[in-house]
Amino acid sequence: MSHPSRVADAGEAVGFDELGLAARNHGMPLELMREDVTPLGAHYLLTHYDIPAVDAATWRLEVNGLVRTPRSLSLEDLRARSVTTSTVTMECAGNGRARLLPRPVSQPWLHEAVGTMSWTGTPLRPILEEAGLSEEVADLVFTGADHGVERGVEQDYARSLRVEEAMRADVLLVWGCNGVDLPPQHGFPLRLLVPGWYGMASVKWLRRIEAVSSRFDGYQMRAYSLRQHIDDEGEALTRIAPRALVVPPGFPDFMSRRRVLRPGPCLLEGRAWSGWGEVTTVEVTVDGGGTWHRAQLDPPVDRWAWRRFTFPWDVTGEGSYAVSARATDATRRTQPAEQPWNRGGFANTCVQRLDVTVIA
Ligand SMILES: Nc1nc2c(c(=O)[nH]1)N[C@H]1C(S)=C(S)[C@@H](COP(=O)(O)O)O[C@H]1N2
Ligand SMILES: [Mo]
Repeated sequence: MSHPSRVADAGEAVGFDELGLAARNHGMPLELMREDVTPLGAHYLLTHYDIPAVDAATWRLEVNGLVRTPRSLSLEDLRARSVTTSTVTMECAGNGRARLLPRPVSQPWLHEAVGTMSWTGTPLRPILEEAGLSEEVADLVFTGADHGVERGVEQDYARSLRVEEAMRADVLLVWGCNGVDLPPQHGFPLRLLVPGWYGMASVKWLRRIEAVSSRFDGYQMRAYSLRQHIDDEGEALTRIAPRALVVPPGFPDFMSRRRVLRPGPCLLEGRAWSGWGEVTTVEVTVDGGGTWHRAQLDPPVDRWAWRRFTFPWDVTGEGSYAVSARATDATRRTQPAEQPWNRGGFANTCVQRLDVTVIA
């Protein structure tokens, strides 16, 4: 029996179930966007169930289903293959969920479910080619070693990619991040990495890749869909919509995290990313959207990594300011001024607003 996802009642505060999720799945402190690469341990985390216990010595990656030569690969086998490192920005599809009204009850992210690491592994494509996908293969199903129950459905975490997507040259099987072995919480010993897609596609603790002839319709495929009503068909989430976030300027108030700043020159900086195309423009406002200014964009760090932007703000007078940034990408996708509500609270890229008080 499956229980529907819940939307909070009017005025209902974040509850202990959401607090429990938030305490396990931490976000990235936004001030660390000053770094190109998020320091190890500061990248956000999203784990639906428990971090599974895996013995690297006996662990195998099974590649099976509709393939000519099923494979069973050890970590050593994988590490002996061609090695690639790329810097990739990952974001949870639920980033921004906590601000939606009414609030979908789930991991209550504000804006911090993002991070950029330097991932090391081997391309997936040659492994699939060696296994030999049969003609009728439609999807590849990636299954993790973690197990749980979600809204009444007991399951292993599993997600699929269509063959064309799985065959992209930049899709990797990774065993390292930021120069070390994957820590347990990021998928030790191996995870899938699908650059440009929301995080749910990058299956952690990967243990099986199965080639199937029909469209895989597993729980996590249906869950990560945009729908207004519980029984809508829904549009599957794939790539990351553009977003810009500002490194909060000045210093914070402990509880409200409202920013406090003194008059004088202030270099606003932040990061912008999109899974659809390169970020081409970032605009910044300090007066709540009254006037938008073109920010300066640094060269991209890597094809799928966020771009730094800066805007020199001359803070002249005391008072209240509202700082925001918005990104536009090469496909002309940009960020909405209003919250795009959906039942799962996904892809809310409504512009961030930082309230700043300038004091003498
Ligand atoms: N096996 C497995 N893979 C998973 C998940 C999970 O719960 N189990 N969570 C997914 C989601 S929703 C996100 S956003 C990313 C988060 O990756 P991270 O925790 O390494 O940041 O992992 C994805 N891969
Ligand atoms: Mo996620």
